[in-house]
Amino acid sequence: PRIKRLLLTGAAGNLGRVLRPRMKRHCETLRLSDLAPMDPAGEGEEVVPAALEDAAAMLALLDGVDAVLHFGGVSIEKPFETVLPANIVGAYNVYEAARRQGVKRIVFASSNHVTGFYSQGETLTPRAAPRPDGFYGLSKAFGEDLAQFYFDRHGLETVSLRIGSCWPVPTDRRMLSSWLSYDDLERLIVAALSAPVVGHSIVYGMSANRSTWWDNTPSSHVGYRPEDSSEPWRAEVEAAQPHVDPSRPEVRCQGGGFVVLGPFPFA
Ligand code: NAI
Ligand code: 15L
Repeated sequence: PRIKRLLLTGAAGNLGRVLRPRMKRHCETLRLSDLAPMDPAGEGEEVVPAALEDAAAMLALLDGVDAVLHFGGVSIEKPFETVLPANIVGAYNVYEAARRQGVKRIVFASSNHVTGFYSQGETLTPRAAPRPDGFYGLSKAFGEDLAQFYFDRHGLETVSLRIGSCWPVPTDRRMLSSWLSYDDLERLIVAALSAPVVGHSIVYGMSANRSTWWDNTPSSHVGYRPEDSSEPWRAEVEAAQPHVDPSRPEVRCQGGGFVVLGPFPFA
C-alpha cells in the first residue's frame, strides 16, 4: 500500500531536489520542508517552510505524517556551533515530534562520515563502532543513537542510511568505492520504507561498485538491491587522478578530505 503522507526534510537541497519528483510516485501526498526557498506546491504536494531547530514548527510539520525522509541539516563539515542546532537539536526535534504525532517510520540520511576514520583497506558492516571524522560525522552518529533510543523506548522505527557519495557520477578515486547513484538512492529509500520490520537498521548507501569498503549483510532484511555501479567511470577517473599518496590521511581514510577539514576558528 502507498504511504498516505510522506514528509521530506531538506527538500531544497541537492538530494531533496532529486527525490521530490521520484518520491511522489511512492505516496499520496508529499510534504516538503526546508529553510531555503522551494518551488511552489504541485499536485499531491504540500510545501511547509520550517527550521529544524524550531520545536513548535517541527511538531506542526509532523502533524498528519505517516513516514519521514529526514534529509535536512548541515551536510558538510562545519564548526560545532553551526552543526549543533541543525543536526543535533534538529534531529531531536524531528524524533520527538514524530513520537508525539504517532509517526511509524523514519528514514534518516546518516553518512559514511560516522565511520570516516576507518582506513580504506578495512571492510565495515553496519555494526562497526562509530569513528566520526568531524563534528558533522559526530552529529550523524548522534542521529543514529537517537534513532536506536526512539525504537527501544517508543517503538518508532528507523532505517539509518550511511550514504557514501550520492552524486550524478563518480568524480574521483574514492567515489569508485563510495558512489551511490540517484536510482539506487531511490531503491534504497523504497526498500527502507517498505520492509515489514526494521527496528533500527543501518545500511551503507552505495551502489553495486566493484571496489567497496562496506558489507550490508547484517541489514539484508531491509531488502536493498543496488543495480548501478561506478565501474563504467573507472578508466576516466583513474586517468584524471593517476597518482595518489597513500601516506596522506585523506587518501588512507574512508572519509577522504573530511578527515582533515577544520579545526575552525571560533566566531
Ligand atoms: P544539502 O546541503 O544540499 O541539503 C540539505 C538541506 O537542508 C538544505 O536545503 C538546507 O537548506 C537544509 N537545512 C540545513 N539546515 C537546516 C535547518 N536548520 N533547518 C531546516 N533546513 C535546513 O545536502 P544533500 O547533499 O542534499 O544531502 C541531504 C542529506 O543527506 C543531508 O542530511 C546529508 O548530510 C546527507 N548525506 C548526503 C550525501 C551526499 O552524497 N549527497 C552523503 C551522505 C549524507
Ligand atoms: C557527505 O556526507 C556529504 O553530505 C556529501 O557532500 C559528500 O561529500 C559525501 O559525504 C562523501 O563522503 O563523498
